[in-house]
This record gives sequence, C-alpha cells and structure tokens, in this order.
Amino acid sequence: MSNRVAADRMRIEPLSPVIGGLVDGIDLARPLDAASRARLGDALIEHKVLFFENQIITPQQQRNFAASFGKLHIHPIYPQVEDVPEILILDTHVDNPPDNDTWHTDVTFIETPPLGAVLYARQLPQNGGDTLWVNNEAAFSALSPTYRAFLERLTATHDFEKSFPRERYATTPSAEKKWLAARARNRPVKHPVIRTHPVSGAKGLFVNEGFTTRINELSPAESRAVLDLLFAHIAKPDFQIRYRWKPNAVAMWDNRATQHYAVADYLPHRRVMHRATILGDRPF
Ligand SMILES: O=C(O)CCC(=O)C(=O)O
Ligand SMILES: [Fe+2]
Repeated sequence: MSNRVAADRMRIEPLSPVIGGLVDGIDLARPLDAASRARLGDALIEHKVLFFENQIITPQQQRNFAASFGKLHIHPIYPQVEDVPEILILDTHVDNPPDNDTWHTDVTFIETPPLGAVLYARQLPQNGGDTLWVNNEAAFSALSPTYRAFLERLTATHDFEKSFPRERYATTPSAEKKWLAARARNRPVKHPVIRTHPVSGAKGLFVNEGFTTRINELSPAESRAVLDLLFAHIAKPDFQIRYRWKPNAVAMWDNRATQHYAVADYLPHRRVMHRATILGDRPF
C-alpha cells in the first residue's frame, strides 16, 4: 500500500468543538509512513488530544511510534519497562496510589518541556480511572483582553519537587539516591506564563498546578491570587474533554497546549498505563 493510501484511510472524528479527536483506520504497531505522520501531526495541533482504540502494541512499538515525532524523554523518577527505558510505567494500586490527580502539563520542570506524550492503557479497573484534558489555548482566549495583556508580561517558576516531593519519592535508600540525583539534574526553571505554540502561533496558558510554584514578577500574595484564579479557570468543563478508557486504547496529546488530570476514583483496583514522552522546544 502506498503511503498516500495509508494516510487516506485514516479518519479523524472531532469529539467536541474544543478538544479531542478519535482516530480510526491506523495500526500503531506498524511503522508510520511520512504522509500519515504529517496528518497526525496536524491533527494533534488541531484537536490537542487524539485517541486510538483497539491497538495491540508492544513497548517497543509504542516507543517507535512516539519517536517518529521527536526525541524521547527518559523520566527521572517513574519506573521504566525493562530494556525500553523510554516507556515509563504508571502502575497504581493500594500500595502505590495514583499521583496524577492534579491538573498538570507533563515535565514542565525542564528547559524544553515535552511536545507531547503517548499513553497506552495496559490494564484498567472495571470502571473509573478516566482522564481529562484541557485546551490551554481555549482557556486563554476566554479571558478578558486586559487580563490577557497583563499575563503576557509574566514568567513563572516550575519546580520538579512540587509534584515529586521527597516524602513520597525518597522513602528507601535507593529511592532517595534516585530522587537526590533527579533533583540535582532538575533545578527550578522559568517559563513564560503565556506560551506561543511553535507551529500554529496560537497563544495558550502555560502554568499548571502540578509544577508551577510562583509568578516571578509578583509578590508572593499576588502570585498566589493569580495562580489560584488561573488554576480554577482552566478547570472549567467548557475547555475540556473527559475520556473513558477502553482496554488497548492510546491517547496522544499536544503537551504544549494542554493539561490533564487522571481521576483517582478506582482504588482498591489496579490500573496500569505505559507512557512515551516526546521532547519539545523551549517555550516562548
Ligand atoms: O494515567 C493517566 O491517565 C494519565 C497519567 C498522566 O498524568 C500521564 O501519563 O502523564
Ligand atoms: Fe501527566
């Protein structure tokens, strides 16, 4: 089959006017041809999060799919699939409760936060464990012009420790060693509060409750008030999609223009997800 034919077989159904697209007619286990890659890249920017259902993929195939979009990040804390370090494992159960039930954009604690991520459902609870995504550009557009202009002048600090606190992640001597090394390599970084998408040019909010600790140009009390307002604003249902996972579904999101929240309602049941994280560029 020619590349053009493979790309033409792909169908993308918008799931809401604001965010989300369901992609059909593509097998992620197969190498991605250039035309399909280009179409998915465009769809990712348009819909912000894409869902692919009924995908049977190995960790290597998941890594290869993600790697067609850029270099992959190796997470400093989360465990990895043996021999496939680019795939991190989120295996949550009673002894390892979920820690992603906060609105966040992944890995904003580095200078070049990820462009995107590819998340695969390996084991799901009977029900529950949905994930929500927000369109940060829609959230920004909904603010008043005066407030948008104010925010465009600001920068914020993002800190690894806010979501990976020592108390939780340094509980054994070997975990402490890993955590100390991770902290040493991931000192707090500064990003603009409003980010311009490097491909589309659209502006979006780029602060998140997971990692953003303060707005640099404001007093601590002013910073707190602005962040509280923005964190409440992005959580409005108007800007979001809630996805009810199916076994073997894959979600791929544009991490430059979204944040997400993994609902922690399924304990004592177990949920296992695999994630590949694609590195991006320095926000501006
Ligand atoms: O488990 C999920 O649904 C999402 C977890 C998460 O925050 C992530 O994979 O980045
Ligand atoms: Fe995440």
